[in-house]
Amino acid sequence: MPTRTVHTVCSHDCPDSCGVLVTVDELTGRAIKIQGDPAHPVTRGFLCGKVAKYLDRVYAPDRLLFPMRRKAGVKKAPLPQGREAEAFERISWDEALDTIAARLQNVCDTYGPESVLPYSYAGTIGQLGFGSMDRRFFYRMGASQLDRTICSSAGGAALASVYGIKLGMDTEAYRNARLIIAWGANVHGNNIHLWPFIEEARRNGAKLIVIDPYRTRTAALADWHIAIRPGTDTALALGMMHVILQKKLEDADYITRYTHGYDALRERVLSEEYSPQRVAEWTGLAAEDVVRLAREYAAARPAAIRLNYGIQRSEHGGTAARAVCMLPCITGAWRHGGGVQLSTSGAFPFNSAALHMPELMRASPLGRAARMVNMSQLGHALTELGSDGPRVHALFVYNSNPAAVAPNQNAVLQGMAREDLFTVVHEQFFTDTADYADILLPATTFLEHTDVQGAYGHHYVQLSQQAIAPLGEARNNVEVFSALAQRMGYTEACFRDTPEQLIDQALSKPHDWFRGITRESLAVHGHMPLQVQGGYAPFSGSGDANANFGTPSGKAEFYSDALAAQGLDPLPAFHPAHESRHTDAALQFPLEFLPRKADNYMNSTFANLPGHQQMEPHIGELEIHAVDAAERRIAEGDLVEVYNDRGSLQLRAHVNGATPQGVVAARMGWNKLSRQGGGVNRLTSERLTDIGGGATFYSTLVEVKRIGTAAKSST
Ligand SMILES: Nc1nc2c(c(=O)[nH]1)N[C@H]1C(S)=C(S)[C@@H](COP(=O)(O)OP(=O)(O)OC[C@H]3O[C@@H](n4cnc5c(=O)[nH]c(N)nc54)[C@H](O)[C@@H]3O)O[C@H]1N2
Ligand SMILES: Nc1nc2c(c(=O)[nH]1)N[C@H]1C(S)=C(S)[C@@H](COP(=O)(O)OP(=O)(O)OC[C@H]3O[C@@H](n4cnc5c(=O)[nH]c(N)nc54)[C@H](O)[C@@H]3O)O[C@H]1N2
Ligand code: SF4
Ligand SMILES: [Mo]
Repeated sequence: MPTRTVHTVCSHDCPDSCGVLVTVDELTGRAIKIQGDPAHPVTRGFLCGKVAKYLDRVYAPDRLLFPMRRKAGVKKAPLPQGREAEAFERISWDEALDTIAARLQNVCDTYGPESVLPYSYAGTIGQLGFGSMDRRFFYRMGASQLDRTICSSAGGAALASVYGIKLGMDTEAYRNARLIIAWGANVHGNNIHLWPFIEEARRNGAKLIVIDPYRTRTAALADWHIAIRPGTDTALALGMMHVILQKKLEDADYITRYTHGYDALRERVLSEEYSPQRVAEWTGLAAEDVVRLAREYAAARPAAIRLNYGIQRSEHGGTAARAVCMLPCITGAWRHGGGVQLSTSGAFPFNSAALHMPELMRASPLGRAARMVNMSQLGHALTELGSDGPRVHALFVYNSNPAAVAPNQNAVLQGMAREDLFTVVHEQFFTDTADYADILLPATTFLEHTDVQGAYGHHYVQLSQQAIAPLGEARNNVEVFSALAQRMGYTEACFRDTPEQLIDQALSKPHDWFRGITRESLAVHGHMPLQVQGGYAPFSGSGDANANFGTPSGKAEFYSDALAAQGLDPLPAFHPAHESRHTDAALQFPLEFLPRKADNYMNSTFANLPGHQQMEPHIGELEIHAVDAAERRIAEGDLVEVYNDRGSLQLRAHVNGATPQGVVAARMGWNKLSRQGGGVNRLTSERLTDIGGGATFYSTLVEVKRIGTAAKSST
């Protein structure tokens, strides 16, 4: 059987961005094998369990394969899985595009273009698929701009406030560390390709510490699991600084040369407020453990922190990420080859201005920058906007499943159910969001289109080549928005750019780090390393590495004038979240809720595939501590209601010791596959983070009650 092998890149929203090889049967054009590219230095030839089964997704019988229109009648959702198509009728692409163009034009003419809201996130993180032709299209229209805050904006703003740029330790350097702290980072579940480097370091004597309220697979495998209370990391980080400075374990030379605002920080952290005893009260740790952690961290060389996005999904998550990011500047860990990695995405100088072309907003009927709508407040945008700006009359969703992933789900669904809202969804499957579509468009998977991709967990640029023809009539994001632009009469040449031209534009920034990296060279090599300044130790202080600080002071900033100018505290300080055990809100809803990602899904992606469901048996469970369960007369397997004043859901109690007392957890999937259609985000709020306007999924209080026993309700 003649075959060919094509280099692609996993485009899921994962730090690893694996190099992927797809084997295609030349005769049938069908992909017959998917494997990791052994030549990739970080992802090294293996794929996670989710994507090892990717051909099940590509060739799933429930893939959307042609455009559809909702049949007349009321919007009813959720639609029963497997029978969604009954609510729709097949139409041609021409009819779909003509209908969408006419409806959007009508909305623009009647209510103004800002009443159109695009909604997208990271269904694909390829440069073209994530944001290129789509941005041009909505800018040219004058549609509302979407502030893409749902994942990482608090942490991103935090990192930028300290270092001025989203750079971090190199993934490969973790193999040399003597101490690794995975801080709010579920490495084993969400960032598996870092794990072999951690293992290598441990074989050489390194210690792994995990700071996470939940006993993840990563925590279970650690030398020390610190089950901190949710939302109290700032107290711990500042408490560590307190101990380090008191015991004179800091690197005074690094601090003098490369940091700004040390005296002010010192004064704050040495106050009684951050003594080990006080920190212990907030975090739930023992005071001696705070001291021990600080001493071990300061003594280890190199000490490496893998900070992931877990801690910044809390109300004061921006400050927490700031405080943790400052630690390696106190100990000078950067110059020993250590440091912190939150994201490496800032190392990729893709020319997003060329891809997005925000100047097109000036050519729109608005003639100015359109208003911003925060995606973490979609419920508000769909149900409340109108008093403080044009009401949203058209919603265009792609690369995302907001009906499942956006906070305050009841408000989101109420908004999506509006009969006067025209909704377009471009999707691979009948997701919870697709159920609300007026027009549904079929999307390609990463095997079916070409793209170029960076990473947020390593430093390699990769070309993702199209391996197979699109299934059915599926089209990629670039094609859809290019075709729609023609229909809308947007005559600018940029709307006819091909994927190849867009890739060239993405790589066009004359930036040193892309030296020698072109579409042609990527086609030969598949992946190429960035030429990052100072090797891969961006803040080590050696050579010209100091130039990497992108802050106004040109140093790492403990004290941020930029935050002060926004009326925020220029120094980190601990404050408990509104929804936490430390406030009055806990009188009514005493349990802290972690609405978590599933280890074997990707946010809500894969939730509908039987093979993935088998790997994820804990979906539909409420993990609860034995004491909390006993207080509520809840036994293993009982049916429970989890509720607060935003909503409720029904889950099976699982008393498994994964959460500390006072904390309960459940996992995200598709709403329609849950009992009574309830996803975890029914309980989360639209409150935003202190910095960066991010979502606060992990600052949620709930109460739980038993509504059925294991025996009676087990069906
Ligand atoms: N298998 C799998 N992999 C994924 C994803 C997925 O859904 N499934 N999602 C992808 C996406 S979109 C992203 S952004 C990345 C994110 O990857 P991570 O940053 O690892 O994200 P989370 O799983 O949200 O949070 C990490 C850990 O933080 C813990 N945590 C929650 N609150 C706190 C707190 O207050 N303090 C501390 N110290 N820890 C806390 C959680 O219990 C969790 O185990 O993963 C990506 N990879
Ligand atoms: N409770 C709770 N809520 C959360 C989180 C949490 O940890 N807990 N995590 C948050 C985070 S970190 C994130 S990043 C968000 C993620 O939220 P989303 O970005 O909405 O992620 P997914 O659920 O993976 O949905 C992505 C959708 O894009 C589609 N898609 C994939 N590729 C393409 C393409 O090329 N074109 C088009 N048109 N569609 C495509 C997929 O089929 C999939 O349905 O969820 C957030 N919500
Ligand atoms: S989801 Fe992450 S770990 Fe899995 S194949 Fe994709 S990039 Fe690799
Ligand atoms: Mo994310």
